[in-house]
Amino acid sequence: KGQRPRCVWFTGLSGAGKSAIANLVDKHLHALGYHTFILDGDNVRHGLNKDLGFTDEDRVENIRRVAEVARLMTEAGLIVLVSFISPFLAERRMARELFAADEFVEVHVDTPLAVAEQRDVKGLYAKARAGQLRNFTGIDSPYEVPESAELTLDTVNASAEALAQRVIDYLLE
Ligand code: GGZ
Repeated sequence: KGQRPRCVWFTGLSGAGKSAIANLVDKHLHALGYHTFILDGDNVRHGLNKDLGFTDEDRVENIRRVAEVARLMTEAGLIVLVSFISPFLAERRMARELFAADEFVEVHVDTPLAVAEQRDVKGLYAKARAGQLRNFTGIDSPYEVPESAELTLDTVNASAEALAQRVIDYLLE
C-alpha cells in the first residue's frame, strides 16, 4: 500500500507517557499494513548514542543524531515514531527543518510535572529530588514547552488508547 513517510516526534517529560502512546500507534498502524519504526531511548541510547549522557550538550547531540536517523528512515519510506524527552525548542526546530513541511508531526505528550512525578513509574523523580540523579528534566534541567506542536495530548483526562487513536486519525486524515 502506498504510504506517506512521516516523522512523528513525541516530546514530553520523563514518565509523560510518550512510549506508551508511541507503542500503541505503532501496533495499530502495523495492523493496518503500514511500515513503521520506533526510535526511543531503549534502542538508541544503548547503541548509537551510548557515548551520551544528560548534560544539555549531550541531549542536543542525542536529538541531532536521532533526527538524522529519522530522516534516513523516512527516506526509506517509513513512518518513524520518535520518542525522546527532547526538551529544547531549538533542537525540535532543527529536527523539523530536516523534513518536508507536512512530513514532520510534533506531538506534545502534555503531562504536568506533578502528575509525572506522582506516577514515578521508575522511581527516577524520587532519586532526582534526593539529589542522587543530576540534570533531571523538570527538576534541575529545563523542559521547554512546545509552541508549534501539531498535536497536544492531555494524558490526565484521556486514556493512552484514545490518545493513540487521535494520532492515527491525524496521520490518516
Ligand atoms: C531525564 C533521564 C535522566 C535525566 C536518565 N533526565 O522515563 P525514562 O527514564 O524511561 O525516560 C527518561 C530517559 C530520557 O532520555 P531521552 O533520550 O529521551 O532524553 S533527551 O531527549 O533529553 O536526550 C529517563 C532516563 O532517560 N533518564 N537520566 N537526567 N531523563
